[in-house]
Amino acid sequence: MFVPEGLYTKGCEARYQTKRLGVKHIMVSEGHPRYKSLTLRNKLVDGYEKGITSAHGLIAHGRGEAFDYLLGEQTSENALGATNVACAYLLTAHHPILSVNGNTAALASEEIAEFCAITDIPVEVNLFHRSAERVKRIADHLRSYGVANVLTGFDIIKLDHIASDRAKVDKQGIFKADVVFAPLEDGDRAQALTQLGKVVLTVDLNPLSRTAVTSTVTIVDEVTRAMKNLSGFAKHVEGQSDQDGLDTLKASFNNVQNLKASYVVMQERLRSLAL
Ligand code: PTJ
Repeated sequence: MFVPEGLYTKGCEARYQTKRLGVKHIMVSEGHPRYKSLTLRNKLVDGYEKGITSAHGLIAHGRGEAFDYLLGEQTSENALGATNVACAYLLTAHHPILSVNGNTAALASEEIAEFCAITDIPVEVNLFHRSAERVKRIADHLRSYGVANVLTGFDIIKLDHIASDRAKVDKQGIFKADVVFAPLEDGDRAQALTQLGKVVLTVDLNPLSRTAVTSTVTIVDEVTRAMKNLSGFAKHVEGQSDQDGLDTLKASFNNVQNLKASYVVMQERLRSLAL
């Protein structure tokens, strides 16, 4: 790998394997134009090495990155609006739950811990590539960041119409929940949960995905940015007992319009670059 001299003096550490499978450490400067993106990649590689993220999760991240380029790697006004609506659903739910997978845990444990501390909402580890060992590692990782209430599938039940192990849910968590926040979800489960009458909130950089299309609220944004914004809104309304205001926010939202608006954000960015 070519490393321009003097550039990588401080910032995040990036590791890469040499030809002989030794590991080299380099520093990526905070001033590097891809600094944020490289930091997220590092978190995923760390997650992979710790048995938190699956190898498939690394590929899924690449797809997300491609869409984030089209968004200009920033939260659109539209995505922020959808985030506030998702938060309104979570704050007014009887049994809300955050469903966390290997990618989300590796990328956003700190942000999840912050949001859970504000709202007291529990987390359930729910995986596409499920194994008892991975579930435990992810739960321990979340706890190490201060997430207090993590369900790991102690009391499991299988949901119908889901081919993958994502069907395995905790009776006290996703099964009982009326509102499920499930970032980086797969289409089958988003659809199945919606059919069970649950409100499904997702974060997906790809507004064309089946998850994006079948969820109740789709936040078309990068998951760490979205989690920070969720906490921001939760803090903003904390202590207010304005249930009506939150209900009005939910009622004003239409996910089809929301997705169309995110296509426009991407289209306009490409158009401006093409001028
Ligand atoms: O940890 P597991 O076993 O549960 O597996 C997790 C993955 C993500 C591998 C699994 O759920 C999967 O295969 O997901 P998909 O079907 O690839 O969908 C993931 C979606 O998330 C894609 O539409 C990506 O564009 C999007 N995405 C990827 N990275 C991010 C993202 N969206 C928001 N923020 C990201 N950082």
